[in-house]
Amino acid sequence: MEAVPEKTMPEKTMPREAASEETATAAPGDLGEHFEATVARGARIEPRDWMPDAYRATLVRQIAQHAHSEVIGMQPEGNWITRAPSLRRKAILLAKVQDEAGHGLYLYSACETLGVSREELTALLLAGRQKYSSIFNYPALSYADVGTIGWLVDGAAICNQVPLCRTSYGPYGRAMIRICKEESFHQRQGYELLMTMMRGTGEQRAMVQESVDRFWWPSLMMFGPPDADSPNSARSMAWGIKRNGNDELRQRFVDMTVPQAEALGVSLPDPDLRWNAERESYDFGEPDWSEFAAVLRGEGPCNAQRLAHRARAHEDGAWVRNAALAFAKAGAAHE
Ligand code: BYC
Repeated sequence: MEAVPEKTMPEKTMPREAASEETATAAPGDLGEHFEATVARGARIEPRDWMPDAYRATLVRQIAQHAHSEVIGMQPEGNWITRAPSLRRKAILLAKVQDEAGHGLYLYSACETLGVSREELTALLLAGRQKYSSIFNYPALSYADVGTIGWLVDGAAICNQVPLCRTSYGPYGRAMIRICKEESFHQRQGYELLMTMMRGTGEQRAMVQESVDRFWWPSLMMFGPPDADSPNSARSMAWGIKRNGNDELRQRFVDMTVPQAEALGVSLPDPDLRWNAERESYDFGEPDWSEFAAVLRGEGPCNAQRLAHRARAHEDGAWVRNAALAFAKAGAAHE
C-alpha cells in the first residue's frame, strides 16, 4: 500500500491536532464574529464563508469517516448478493448496497467543498490515517445478518444521522437529508426480512436470534465512546456539527429498539436491560469498551480484510477513473 505523501496535503486536510488552537480562533476582521453568530442562531455555514481551521478539520474528519463507512459498509452485505435466497431478496439487497455507494458519493462531495479531494481522502483511509465505523469490522456470517444489519445498524445510523440533517455545515446537512430518507427504507427492509424469518422454521428463528446476539453490542458502539471519554463531542456540539452527545443518541436507539425486538420475538443479550419508570427510558448494560478500543486499533475480526478489499477495489477501479477523466478532458477540448 502506498504511503500518503504528506507534503502534498493542504494544511486544512491534516488531522485536527495539526491546526493549532491559535490558528483555529484567529479570524480576519469581523469574519469570526459572523461565523460565531451564524452558528449561534442555528443557521448554516456555507463553503464560501470563513470558518476556523479547526472547524474545517473537524468536518473533514467526521464527514470523511462517514463517507468511508458507507463505502466499506458495502462489504459485509455485498458478500451475500450472490447467495440471496430469492430473486426478490437479491434485488432488494443489490439496491441497498448501491444506495450505500451513493451515500459515500454525496459525503465525499460534501467533503470536497472543504477543499480536500476524494483522491486524498481515499489515500488517507488506505494509509490508516482516517477511520471508518467500527461496526463494519464484524463479519456477516448468515443471511439473517443482512436483516440484522438493516434493522440494528441502519437503525443506529438513523438515530445518529437524523440530527445531522440540522448540522451547521450546509453541504453536510443537505447530504444527510437524502441519506436519511434512504436509511429509513433500509431499516424497514431489514426488519421485514427478520419478521419473515421469525414466521418461518425454528431453524430460521434461531438464525435470527444468533445474529441479533452478535450485532447488539457492536451496534451500541456505533454511537462512539461515552461522553466522558469523547474528546471531540463538546467542541463539535458547540459548533453545531454534532447536535447531541453520544450517550443521548445511544439511549434513544435503545428506547426505540426494545419494543421492536419484542414485536419481532427476539431477546436482546443484555441482562441489565429493563424499563426505568422514573426516567421513562430503558436502563441498559455497558458495552465492552476495551473491545471497541481494540477494533479502533485495527484488531477487530475483519479490519485487515476490509481495508485490503477496499485497496484492491480502488486499484481495480483505476481504469474507470482514468477513462472518465480522459472523456471529460476530450469533452472540454471540444467546447
Ligand atoms: N467507529 O470524540 P468521539 C452507516 C472515533 S455508516 C470508529 O466521540 P466524534 C451504514 C472518533 O472518530 C455509519 N471510530 O468522536 C453504512 C474519534 O477518533 P478520531 C457511520 C469511532 O467524531 C453502510 C474517537 O473515536 N456514521 O450507517 O465526536 C451500511 C473519539 O470519539 C466510532 C457516521 O459516521 C465508531 N463507532 O463522534 C449500513 C456518523 N465512534 O476521529 C449502514 C457521523 C467514535 O478523533 N459521525 N469513533 O481519530 C458521527 O456522528 C461521529 O463522528 C461519531 C463519533 C458519533 C461516530
